[in-house]
Amino acid sequence: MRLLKLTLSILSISLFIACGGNNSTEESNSEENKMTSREMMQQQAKEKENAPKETANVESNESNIVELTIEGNDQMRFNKEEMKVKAGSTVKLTLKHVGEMTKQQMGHNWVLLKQGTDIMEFGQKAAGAADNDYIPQAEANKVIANTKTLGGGEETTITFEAPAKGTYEFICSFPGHVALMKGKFIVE
Ligand SMILES: [Cu+2]
Repeated sequence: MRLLKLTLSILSISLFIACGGNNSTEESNSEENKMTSREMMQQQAKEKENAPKETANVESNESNIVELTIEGNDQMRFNKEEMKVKAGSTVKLTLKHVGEMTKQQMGHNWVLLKQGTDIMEFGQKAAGAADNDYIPQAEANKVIANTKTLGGGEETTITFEAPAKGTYEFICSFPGHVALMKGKFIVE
């Protein structure tokens, strides 16, 4: 009987420890998930598209990471009109809002669009999608990659696979910004 009691109490202690351990791991995981769930969804979508290529290049992708930074300011401008990457690269892009105005006054995002997308039309439709970082649901299939929308002083980083060789356009899809905030994204 005593032995059984002892065994039971040891069991319950170890169960307690095990549960405590699991809980804290889960919490920190869900924090991470929250922060990057959007980016992860995008990446997963991309991975689906490029599935065969991706599987073949899993190892070499690690060494093909190219880091790019682009800034948006309070004058409604990006500091780059052109960005170049090599085909097959994994692009780690950081958008910095170097101004001071709020996200509501002068929000900026960075949106890379598929070839053939009318950027002015996309910009118009985006104006109604404030609740989705100015990415209209109906046009989401035209987006290769996008950041969230930032206010002054903020920055964000996204990671995506460079699309096939060619010239693409990037924009800020905040209402009224596309006319000034746009550029070429060249994959060579
Ligand atoms: Cu903008």
